[in-house]
Amino acid sequence: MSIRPFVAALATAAALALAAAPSAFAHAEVVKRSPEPGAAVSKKPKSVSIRFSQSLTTGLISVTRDGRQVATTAAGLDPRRRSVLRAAFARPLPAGTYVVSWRALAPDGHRQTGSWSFRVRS
Ligand SMILES: [Cu+2]
Repeated sequence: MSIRPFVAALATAAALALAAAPSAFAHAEVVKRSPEPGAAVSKKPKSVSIRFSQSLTTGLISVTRDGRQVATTAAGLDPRRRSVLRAAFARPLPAGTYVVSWRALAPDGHRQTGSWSFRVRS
């Protein structure tokens, strides 16, 4: 029995682990969404946001209600906290069901898109 294949396999495993580790750290994961997906909130939100595990390079966020775009006073990367995408509204959102759609580009080059919905109670 030769030990060579075993040593070669160990070296390969170590190389794979090293190659995988940096990208795992570099990936921007979704940490928190507000309001949360599926939530039915009674306090009418003045903004919606999604926070990632790291700063983004760029990002977009938009909100629709019954398929129609909801007007925002500001929408995009929070200038003070670049890990957050936020859409702010002139007035608190009236009752209804809302869909928040977002796109994010992380510094590692990964593009992600997603959406979630929540409800504002009457
Ligand atoms: Cu990534």
